[in-house]
Amino acid sequence: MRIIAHLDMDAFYAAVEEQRDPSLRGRPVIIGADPKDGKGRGVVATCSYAARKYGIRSAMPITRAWRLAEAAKRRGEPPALFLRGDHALYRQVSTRIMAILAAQADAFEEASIDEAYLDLSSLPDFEAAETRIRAMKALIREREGLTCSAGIGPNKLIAKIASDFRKPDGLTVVTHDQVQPFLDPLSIRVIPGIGPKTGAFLRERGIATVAELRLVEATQLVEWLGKWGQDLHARAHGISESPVSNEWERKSVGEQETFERDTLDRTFVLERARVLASSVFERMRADGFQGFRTATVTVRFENFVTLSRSLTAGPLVLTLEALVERVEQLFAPFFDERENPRSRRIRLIGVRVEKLTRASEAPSQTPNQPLP
Ligand code: TTP
Ligand code: MG
Repeated sequence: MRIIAHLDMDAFYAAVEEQRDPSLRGRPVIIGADPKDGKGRGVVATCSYAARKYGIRSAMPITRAWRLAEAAKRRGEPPALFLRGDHALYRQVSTRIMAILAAQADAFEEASIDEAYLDLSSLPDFEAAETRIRAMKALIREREGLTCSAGIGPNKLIAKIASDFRKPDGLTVVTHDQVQPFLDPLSIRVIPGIGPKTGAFLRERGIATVAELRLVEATQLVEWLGKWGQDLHARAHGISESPVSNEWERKSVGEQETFERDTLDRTFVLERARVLASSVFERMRADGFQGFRTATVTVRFENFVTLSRSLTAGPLVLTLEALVERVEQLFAPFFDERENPRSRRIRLIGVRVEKLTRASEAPSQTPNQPLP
């Protein structure tokens, strides 16, 4: 019997900013794009819990966050603070926290900048695991001044859902016999892999809770959702065999193309990028992989300067559609001042996927929402 824990830092970027500048504590802090008095572009990376009270959320357009903050101000609530963020700092803090966690587990898996899985199966029971996790939470608070939320369960799926159950500074333990009663009343959206689209699809069919999902036959789910329906059926029953491991396949699948003529024709370049993405995706599947976590694009300009940009998703990326979306997002800055201030023409582009996962492994990540 396994004992698995999942830890996720609370409002991570915002909490690091509050730690650096204590005068921010308890204030509505938003990390993300420059709101430019409501005319900004880009999105919210994260925000403090005080800002969440205004309805502000990760991945929301920064203009919307700005309007919500303005509305709060008009109601007489504290003004929000918009910060650009300091990734190098968040990365440093993350590295220190991961070191604390890794030292305390039989196996350790860094799932994103602010979350990790720990295998604690060598401990005698769930109670001992709870004591261990409490000690880790205390150590992180003591050393970094930060809180996190944790979940303990018989597998990664349950640990992940449990860590999100009580936030911030929560700890939820779900033993074997509690799995079903714990899951049943929850919304299907807590299941990693059920994003807004699948969620809406299932709700239209009268399936809103995990209990309702559990009653649907696997064959029905496969008919609706394809192969992933099988996986979903297992998850609705709280089953997940995926091991805690940092050993991602080193393999990556990538392709590139040099154009006949250097060009800055966005429509053309993005069309070629989509063709590359679909070929890469097909090869990845042909090699027996189900999905990936990291997408990378490369651009070589006419002067041979070559740049690569990557996006690592919290959730496993399982569809070509999602790959294309990421690829387009990654290429976009090369058509404007962000990555191409001199409007140089493009000579070559490349698309690559990394951190591949075999079909046999149940993906263990969060719902398919836009992520960092
Ligand atoms: P999360 O753990 O999803 O969010 P959080 O830690 O800010 O808040 P919570 O208390 O709900 O866990 O993500 C970790 C960090 O990743 C977050 O602080 C900022 C970054 N991030 C983005 O940049 N964009 C996103 O869309 C999301 C969801 C997170
Ligand atoms: Mg977090």
